[in-house]
Amino acid sequence: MRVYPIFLASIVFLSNIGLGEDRPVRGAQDRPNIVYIMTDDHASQMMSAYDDSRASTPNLDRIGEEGMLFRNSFCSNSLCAPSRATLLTGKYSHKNGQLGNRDVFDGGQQTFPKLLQAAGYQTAMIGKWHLKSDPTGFDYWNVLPGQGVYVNPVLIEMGERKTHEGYVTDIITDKAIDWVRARDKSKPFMLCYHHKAPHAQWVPDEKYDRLFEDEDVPYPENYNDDESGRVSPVQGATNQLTPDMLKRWKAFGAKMNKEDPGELEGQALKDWMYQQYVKDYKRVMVSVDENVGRFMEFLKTEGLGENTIVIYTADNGMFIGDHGRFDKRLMDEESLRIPLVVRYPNGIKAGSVTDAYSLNVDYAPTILDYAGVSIPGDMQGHSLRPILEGKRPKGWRKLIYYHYYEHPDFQFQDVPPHYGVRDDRYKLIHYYKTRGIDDDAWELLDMKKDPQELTNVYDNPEYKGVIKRLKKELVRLRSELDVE
Ligand SMILES: [Ca+2]
Repeated sequence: MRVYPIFLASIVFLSNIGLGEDRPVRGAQDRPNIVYIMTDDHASQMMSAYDDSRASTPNLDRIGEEGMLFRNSFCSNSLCAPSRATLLTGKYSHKNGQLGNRDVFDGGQQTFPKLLQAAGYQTAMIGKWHLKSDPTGFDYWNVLPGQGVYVNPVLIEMGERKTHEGYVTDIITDKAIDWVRARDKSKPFMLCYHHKAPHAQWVPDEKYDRLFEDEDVPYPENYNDDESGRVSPVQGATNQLTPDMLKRWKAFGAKMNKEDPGELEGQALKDWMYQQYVKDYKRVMVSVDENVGRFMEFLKTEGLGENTIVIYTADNGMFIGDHGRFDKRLMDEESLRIPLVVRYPNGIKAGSVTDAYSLNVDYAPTILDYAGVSIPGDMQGHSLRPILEGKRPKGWRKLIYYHYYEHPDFQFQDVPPHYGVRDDRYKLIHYYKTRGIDDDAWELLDMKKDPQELTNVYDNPEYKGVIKRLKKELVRLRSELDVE
């Protein structure tokens, strides 16, 4: 089931080459360059290619317009560090060991950059890393320490800390451009170009500090969901605009928007908090969009526009006032979905759109596939290459497995661990091991009847058959993925 014909052909071809053996190195012109662009916490509902009601991201959208847009792209654990570990390894959290943000990534394990290096690619990692251990598998790395900061950031360049004057999104882009410009032109390259934005605490570039000031950003449809239809672990998750974000805003006030809510309370206070949040989020995204546009222009002027695969995605989704929340972690659509667009004029038809389910475990195998490197059998994702080439492999996944682990004692966003499956209509979720035995709960969401995910129907007898089927799928997936 894991091996597709196109895939098999490349494996047979590559087995004749053999990793690590002496072999003629093909020229840079034969193999594509790869640029993997990732933002942090960029919700797909805040990318205008997916939803233009609140966001305008023309440069990000253009990557998809000139290539392929994935309508159903998901993360497997909606959190920063785990998502990055999954990108590198092509494995779910339980296999790469990065369950939460506090784990230290085991950089000794197999990663796709190491495999590319061994196959003659030059590799670089620039921007947000967030994995605690030093990057491995990169010829060059220059990364933010931890979350990094927006203004005058420190970057760690190959182990050396240096402070840079300016705005982080501009600086990361400058560094990415500098590296590509100075590359060894006899070899193909792979660059991870990772923005800090739009992660908290949102500090816009000074020139955009007042952008959107005189407008009210529209509210999402489920903004005033009181969550009475959901189970207690969801109701208890502390990622509500009020009071949770307000507390955070007070704690980090100096770094966030400087306005004061004064005497506002109730709905007015919540609306105020939402406007503060969404405007700062939009402001930092304007800088991302412009800088990605600048980088894409650079690729063209450098003659790299045609033979470079450019992937744009985010590490996880995000609540932008959806369900009255901020942050991510939950398996709700806003947190689970991530943007994914891929441009490669030499291999992807412009204007392509797919509904095929993609997951962040797929990125490593996809990149290896395009680079002509055989995909290790222990990678759990599947190459998206056939889909990008307009083919849907037989047996392509129709449901996804999700698992969020982080222990719920974090100061601001206390969300219980849970796992579940999602198909094209239903989502079955099990919340477990939380604040007490009362918090162990199952949820079934019927996204066709309830697209805003307001009501748990797990106890509705009409869904008995659906629950039975999905529980079976859950057992099958957990066994296939070797979860326990
Ligand atoms: Ca993130």
